[in-house]
Amino acid sequence: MHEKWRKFWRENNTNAYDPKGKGKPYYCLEMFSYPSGASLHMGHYFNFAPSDTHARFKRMCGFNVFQPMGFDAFGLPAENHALKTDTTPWENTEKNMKIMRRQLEELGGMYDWDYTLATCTPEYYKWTQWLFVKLFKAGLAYQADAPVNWCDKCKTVLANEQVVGGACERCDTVVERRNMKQWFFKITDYAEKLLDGIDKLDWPNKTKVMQRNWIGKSEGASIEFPFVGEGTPQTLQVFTTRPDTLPCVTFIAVASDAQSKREDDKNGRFTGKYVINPFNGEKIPVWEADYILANYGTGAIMGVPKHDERDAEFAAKYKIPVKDEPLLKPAQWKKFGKTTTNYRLHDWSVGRQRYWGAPIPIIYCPEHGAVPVPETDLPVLLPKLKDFKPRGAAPLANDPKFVNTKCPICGKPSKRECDTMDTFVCSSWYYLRYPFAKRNDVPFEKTAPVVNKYIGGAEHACMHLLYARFITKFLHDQKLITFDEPFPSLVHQGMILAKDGTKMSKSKGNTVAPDDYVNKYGSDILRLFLMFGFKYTEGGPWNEDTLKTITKFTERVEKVASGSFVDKATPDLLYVQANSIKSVREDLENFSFNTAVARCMELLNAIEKTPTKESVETLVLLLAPMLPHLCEEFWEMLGHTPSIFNQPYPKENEKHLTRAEVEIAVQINSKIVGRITIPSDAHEHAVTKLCAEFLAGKTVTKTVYIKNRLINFIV
Ligand code: ANZ
Repeated sequence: MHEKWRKFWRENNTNAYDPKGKGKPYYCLEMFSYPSGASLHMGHYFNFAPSDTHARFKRMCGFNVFQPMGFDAFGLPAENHALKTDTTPWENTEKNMKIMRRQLEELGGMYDWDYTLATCTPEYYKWTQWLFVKLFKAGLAYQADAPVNWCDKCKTVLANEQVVGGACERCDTVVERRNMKQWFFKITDYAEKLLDGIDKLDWPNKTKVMQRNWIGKSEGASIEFPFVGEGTPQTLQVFTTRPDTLPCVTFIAVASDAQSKREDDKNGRFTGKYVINPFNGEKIPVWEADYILANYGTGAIMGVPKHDERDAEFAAKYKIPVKDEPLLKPAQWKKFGKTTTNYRLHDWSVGRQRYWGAPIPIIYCPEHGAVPVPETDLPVLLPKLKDFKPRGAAPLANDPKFVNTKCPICGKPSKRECDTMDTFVCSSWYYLRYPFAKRNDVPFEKTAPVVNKYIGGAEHACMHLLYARFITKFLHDQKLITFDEPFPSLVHQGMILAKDGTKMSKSKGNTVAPDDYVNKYGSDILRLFLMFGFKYTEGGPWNEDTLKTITKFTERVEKVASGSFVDKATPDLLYVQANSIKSVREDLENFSFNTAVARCMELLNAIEKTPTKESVETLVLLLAPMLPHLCEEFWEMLGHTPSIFNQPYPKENEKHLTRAEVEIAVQINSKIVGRITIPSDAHEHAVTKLCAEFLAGKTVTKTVYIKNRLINFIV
């Protein structure tokens, strides 16, 4: 039955997107997946199936919905997997994308596959390279000899965002600091804009806070301390947020080289040098300390054990004195210090000494230096290398055919850059590409739409979501697009955990595979089960308790859809129906799928008592975005022509939102003596009148009326 409807959708182009179609545009986007593992896992299903329900709902509400799907297909995981299994990343990726696409179709996703993309194809990475060149020409892509994070297991440089607790986020190897000539994107130029923009975003608050902290704006002062002796004009500059503590400085600490350690032990050594405190002329010893970060501020601090806890610990350990003096007013310290703003954010290191990525489109000419590849020569194709093992240098350097080229300016023999781009560059702009995925002449146009709703995991808070915002702001400044925030509204789905509450992982053998459920129950049941069994934004441990309830529920819907009907709806049914419609609409708008399903269950209960054709149709229409295959079938059973997705979503009849009449309890001295039916908007005195028979011969001293529930007479 599922296959029947997928075939119908394919043959009738039901899911086709028409950019000029009727209705207000609604771009609903789920973060695309990495085809590194062989297939979609339950987490993908949990991301994609409920958000597809949201997209289908919006479509039935009259929006012109665009919900594309593609693959984030370059990157380390695919390459590492190929190395481990002695295969190639291009073959694996191709194979995995086929499997995933099959699964995404089975899930019933309303995707128009004519608009798909895979970042590893030349048609796509041509434009990733184009973006690099644009940044280069704007002075925002540059090369520098800088301390970088080196993962010796992955044999590559990592961005700061990819180092978690001092270790590689992929393989958990402790990262070393190395000085290397590297490509960077100057994201720090956008630090202030990135910070400003956060306030107006409709994002989970936690994610906004994380981004704000990651950017880490800090206002303070830089103060110069001249070195003692030799008559050198040299000074040592520190960054401090407490310039007022200048009189209490007892040492200076600079970052030490032995800094690759994960733990902060407050180890240090005296350098033998001294500087002068510009405020009071005191001679201050200069230490090296491992709690000083080399790449924050100036990499040097003024030690104030009296007012700073870290400094106090260090001073205690090395017996450095503590000074307690009156603090300075701004007018006083401003003579010695310059107010400065520091950001924790660093430039984005984008070069990778690995194979499976978009080649950086730069040519080194002995005369002209680093020259960008002209746009007309893009893409710089990634050759299919036999040997792409990482050895510390870029694998592409082993391919003379790739390396040797001519300078685009003078034609002299030159060499290509052999590093490839971080995959986060590919994903920083992909949302712009989808609407133009069929076009090979442009990456996108100025008409590119903003994403109305973006859905994906919270783990991307400081990486993908920050990079995409940066690139969007850049392209906006280049006047290539009309908006400066890519994802004004964002939803994070929760995580589906293993039964024991830990993360599902193949190595622990505690994963549950969606395919098993799709094969056994059909994908609609899995969809509805995921929506009902977990709160979308929270997820939780795997628990199949409600799987039976869901199966039973769909069977009951089928039964009413194929049964006989009564002619007239009871007031009760009309009331439940109107309220269900209202709530389900709100819930599907707000990603509250579990409550939407519960409301449909309530409606079914009411329908089963007195099923009218209209009420059954309403239920089927309400459920259609959640159970796309089954509801097409039910819709047909009800005598309609498919597709149900061309129908408008039910709208509640406001008249029925309140009950015309309600039954209330009558109490005398707080004991129930009977029940009466009253108009639902009746006032207390009218209700009292209706109770005459209960009050015969009694004197009422007090009346308590709880609207539409009970009336209590104290006699
Ligand atoms: C003296 C002082 C006295 C400080 C005091 C704090 C409290 P933010 O920007 O908020 O993170 N600092 C500066 N550069 C550093 C580095 N590279 N590594 C480690 N610590 C560094 O904090 C800035 C404060 O952190 C600076 O102000 C400096 O210590 C320290 F009562 O200077 B303070």
